[in-house]
Amino acid sequence: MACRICSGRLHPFADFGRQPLSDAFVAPGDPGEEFSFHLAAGVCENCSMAQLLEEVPRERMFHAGYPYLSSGSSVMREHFGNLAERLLATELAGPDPFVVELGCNDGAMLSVVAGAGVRHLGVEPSGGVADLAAARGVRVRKDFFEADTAAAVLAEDGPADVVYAANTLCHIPYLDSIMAGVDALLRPGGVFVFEDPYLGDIVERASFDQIYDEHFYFFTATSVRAMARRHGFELVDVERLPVHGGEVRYTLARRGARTPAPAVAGLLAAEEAAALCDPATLRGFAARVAHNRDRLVTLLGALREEGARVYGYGATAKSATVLTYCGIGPELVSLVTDTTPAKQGRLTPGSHIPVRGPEAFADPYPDYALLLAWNHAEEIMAKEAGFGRAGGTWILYVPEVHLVRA
Ligand code: DWN
Ligand code: SAH
Ligand code: ZN
Repeated sequence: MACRICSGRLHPFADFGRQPLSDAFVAPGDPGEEFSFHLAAGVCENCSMAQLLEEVPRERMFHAGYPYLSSGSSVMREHFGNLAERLLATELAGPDPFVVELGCNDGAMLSVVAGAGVRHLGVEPSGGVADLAAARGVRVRKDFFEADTAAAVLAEDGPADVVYAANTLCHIPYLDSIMAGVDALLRPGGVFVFEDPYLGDIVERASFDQIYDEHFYFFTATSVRAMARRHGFELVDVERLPVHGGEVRYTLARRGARTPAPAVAGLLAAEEAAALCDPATLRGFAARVAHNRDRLVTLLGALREEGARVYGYGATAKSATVLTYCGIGPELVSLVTDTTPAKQGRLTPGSHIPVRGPEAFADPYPDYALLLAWNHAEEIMAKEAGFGRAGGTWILYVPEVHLVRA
């Protein structure tokens, strides 16, 4: 097995067996056979990049029916609004600025830029969510971003001051083409800013459900710096973010164009001290994950024996890994509630648990709720205070299996 970035040797560290596509919700009665693939991760001994061992063809994941909506969380709407305001006040403050977002989804970030009247373009291959962005006044190109797309955008719109991507770069195995595209598209002094789940947080919290088909890379400052340098870029800033269970926002600029912020050296040193990219560290993480799986399966089995009713909360992409790896089906978790229209009325991929709208949660409340959207715990627990008042108990499995009585 060879690294997708540098062809170096990969050391496997986690194996979740065969898995369905995380966002391929099944129509009830659909006789079609579900696509599956082998979900396992490894780390490169040369460039330190953690990555999946098998790549799912992109058209299978990102298409007109892609269900995820970025604006489904008020915390995320605020997060992207704040980032847009910050970019407008800094990188986009010059004359006639231009920003390109990769994977703009339903326009959570770019709708704010559009509202400010600033030139922008979202590049989004998933047609349904791209249409939602367009309906909010966002200029969208329905396409996968790669080197050819960048050339076409440059010819039409000229160079960009900022290229931005949230929870998208880690979805793209072909980073060489992306970096060539960014290099072609960015103005000499421009920046490439992207934010993705941070391997340091995944290891610390044993949040193994961040590993699924769409998440191909698990970035660190160490691996991002090495990747950037291959393409003439330098890592000039890093910022830790609390969203989605812990992320890092990376800023790349062309080598020599900007002085790296002190935070870069700080995070690199912390990663080295923790031996974060060391296969032994990552295998230790996998051992903790297996232990947590056993605890979760035991707990849900005991609750079934008691006759307790357990629902899942949030039909997340992440939950495909949890449900499949733990062998959790409708006999343990009888339904999952979710606000996303395209998921409701369907079954969870692989595990085939019915997905219902949020109104099903209180009708009547279950005894226990498995918080599959644990990364939105604060927002959801505040919204569902009635569940606690009704005597309900939350089940969390990050960083370890525990109960929260609201
Ligand atoms: O990286 C990715 C992230 C950004 O989004 C994509 N590959 C796919 C997706 O991953 P996810 O599905 O694990 O993301 P979330 O944000 O954890 O999904 C939350 C789910 O929970 C959504 O389906 C919406 C739902 N939800 C809900 O039913 N009630 C969310 C909130 C906040 C709520 O109150
Ligand atoms: N940025 C949003 C959406 C993340 S989901 C957020 O943070 O909430 C990942 C998105 O990346 C999907 O909308 C998917 O269609 C898009 N995507 C996948 N491959 C892409 C590519 N090559 N270029 C641009 N977008 C891509
Ligand atoms: Zn490598």
